[in-house]
Amino acid sequence: MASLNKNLNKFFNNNKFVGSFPSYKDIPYLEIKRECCFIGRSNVGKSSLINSITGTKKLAKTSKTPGRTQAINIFVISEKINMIDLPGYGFAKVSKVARENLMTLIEEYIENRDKLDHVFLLIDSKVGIKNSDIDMFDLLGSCSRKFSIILTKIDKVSKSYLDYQKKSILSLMKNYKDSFENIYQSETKKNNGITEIQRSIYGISQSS
Ligand SMILES: Nc1nc2c(ncn2[C@@H]2O[C@H](COP(=O)(O)OP(=O)(O)OP(=O)(O)O)[C@@H](O)[C@H]2O)c(=O)[nH]1
Ligand SMILES: [Mg+2]
Repeated sequence: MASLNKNLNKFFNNNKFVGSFPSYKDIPYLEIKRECCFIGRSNVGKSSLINSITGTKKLAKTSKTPGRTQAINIFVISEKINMIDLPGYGFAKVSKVARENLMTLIEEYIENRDKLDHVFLLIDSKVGIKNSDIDMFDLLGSCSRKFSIILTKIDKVSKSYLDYQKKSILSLMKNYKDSFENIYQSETKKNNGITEIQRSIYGISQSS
């Protein structure tokens, strides 16, 4: 087990920032065949999670204030799989135009990116599911995108509340049977739950 974790950490620690792109159309041709992305409401912990998975503290930029990530940020892992950090949705404190632009960026990427294999949709375990998340589930379902959910910041809730959140999400997922694959949980300070997520991404990177 320990050696497996070590190998996984090594795989993810071999990472490189490819670039930051304002639209999926601006992404240059990349040799890497596999790709997964991280989406979720603003401030849910997408960028922090990428840093935990890769064991690289400042790979993705994080912030206490929502709206930190503003473009499509690409990281390549061991020359095998791209991990994509996307801007958050549902952030009320930016102008309507700015919000719509970010939403268009996310939607166009999800709808058009041919090599996107898997979407990780993050939900803050304390906040739970909001209407903007439901809109995103609907989009993923309508584009037939495979996705998994990650309940983030589990250090902020009790075990019983976390169980309750999981149950209600799994019940909602009956509506997305063809797209929904799995549910994970994470906490980025002590890296709880990170190995399971690494294993899942590693699996995608090795699929033919
Ligand atoms: N308690 C706790 N805080 C976390 C955890 N993960 C992230 N955070 C905090 O949540 C805040 C937002 O984290 P980010 O990773 O920047 O969130 P994001 O989803 O990338 O945000 P945007 O790019 O603005 O959409 C930061 O203050 C993080 O330190 C966690 O597991 N537990
Ligand atoms: Mg971010």
